[in-house]
Amino acid sequence: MRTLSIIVSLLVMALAAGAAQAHAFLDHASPLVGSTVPAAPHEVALTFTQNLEAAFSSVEVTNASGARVDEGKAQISGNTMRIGLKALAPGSYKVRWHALSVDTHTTEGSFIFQVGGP
Ligand SMILES: [Cu+2]
Repeated sequence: MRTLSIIVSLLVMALAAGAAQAHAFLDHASPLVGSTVPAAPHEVALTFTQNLEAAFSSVEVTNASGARVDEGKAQISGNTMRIGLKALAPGSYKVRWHALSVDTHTTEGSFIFQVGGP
């Protein structure tokens, strides 16, 4: 009987730990992470594993020299964040995002995509 109650309390602790680790991670992105796209995209769209707090989440896109090529303000709705892009020349671009999820945990990350030449 005592063994059973120890097993049950371990199980409860494991479930609680699992819930606490559910932060807003990047689920998928457009353009795809690490991809080469033939034509310049007009926006970057990021989908996360949890809903975001719009006031504390952001994304920026820079070119190979580090200059911003996004249009400045991300639009955030539910678990998606998107930002418009200036006309992109062929080259390599870096997307850096920072997210505060509705569970108050912050996450951040970055990835590269390439715009192919003619
Ligand atoms: Cu979390």
